Amino acid sequence: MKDVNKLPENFQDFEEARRDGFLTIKELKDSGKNIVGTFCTYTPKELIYAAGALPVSLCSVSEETIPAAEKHLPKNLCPLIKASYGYAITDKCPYMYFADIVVGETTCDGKKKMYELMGEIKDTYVMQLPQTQDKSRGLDLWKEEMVRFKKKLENKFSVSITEEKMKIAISDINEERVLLKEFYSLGKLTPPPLSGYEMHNVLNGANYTFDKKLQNKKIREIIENLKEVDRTKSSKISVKAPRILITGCPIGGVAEKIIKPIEDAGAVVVVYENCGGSKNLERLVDETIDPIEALAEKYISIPCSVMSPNSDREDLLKRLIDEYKVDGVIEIILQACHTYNVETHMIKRVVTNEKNIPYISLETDYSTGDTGQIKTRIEAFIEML
Ligand code: BJ8
Repeated sequence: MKDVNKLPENFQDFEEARRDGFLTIKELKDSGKNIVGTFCTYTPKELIYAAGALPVSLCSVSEETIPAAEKHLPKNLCPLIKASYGYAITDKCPYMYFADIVVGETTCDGKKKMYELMGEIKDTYVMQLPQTQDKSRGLDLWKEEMVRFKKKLENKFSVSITEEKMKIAISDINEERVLLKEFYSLGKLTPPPLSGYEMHNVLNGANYTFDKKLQNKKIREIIENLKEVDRTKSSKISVKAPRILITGCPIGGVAEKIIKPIEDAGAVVVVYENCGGSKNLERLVDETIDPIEALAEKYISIPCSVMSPNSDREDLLKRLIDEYKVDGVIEIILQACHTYNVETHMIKRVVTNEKNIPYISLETDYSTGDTGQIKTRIEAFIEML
């Protein structure tokens, strides 16, 4: 029998991963490892691993550095962009400090223009992301961008990225994706064996865990323990808890403000559609075709609102609503994120008209100023379910 008492400890490991990651990254840097800082889900991490380097998510989820960023950037800009830039100019992100190079993509307008400024501080490489998933128009350009990025890494680190190395990296990251998906798919159970807050912490912590073999082992252990929770019917979540799907912008900077009140109000987050959740993890990289082709296909298929049209997001949402037996959808919009904000109209239509379940969109930023207001709106929404 699995030791379910170890679960809090397991979750703690992932919660602490980001903080401990600061120390780990220094040790790795001291031992001669090359580091590539990343911001976005579109970054093909496999190429970074194949170059013998480590990808690391750069700091972007605190309001601490926003005032510094606002000296150069407009106030009316997405907090994620301002925080990312603020960390770079204040040198407060250890990951940025140790990164040999930063990679970004031409996603939303604010981010791609911010990268130009970031390039004045740090070696910043920007991949030109096509804004269409239409294979005949976007895929060839994206494949060329994969090849360019590969060459950039080879030159930067004086290494050769062989087909063999790419295949190994693809297989390793697919293994991680499969495990993470198996983990969050436990949200399908009734009641789920874990809270949405715990689920978020594990998914988020995985971005800051560098020993992937150890991470996979720990996630396997968590999965087995959670299955035991289900088998022994010992979940602390009520069978009657309304089941929530979260979609929209990345929520790393607003997780406390959003997830806690949802679950304090008696509901449970069973699945995350946004980056960090199923948007990125659902689809694997095809291991049977040319690696560059496979990477281009996988990454261009990420259904982010910067794509036009972005109908794959609607399809994914509909599927998740069914598979996770979702009772209500909460969409999070970071202030001034125009692409996700415009898409709310389409998403609301899909959720309420096609799936017949309630939907709410909440626009917020990293400040605590609207915490009370957000809590009240969430409570009213949950009450209605
Ligand atoms: S793949 S969601 S990580 S772009 S929230 S900065 S879109 S204004 S973060 Fe994103 Fe990559 Fe898409 Fe995911 Fe701009 Fe919107 Fe801010 Fe955003």
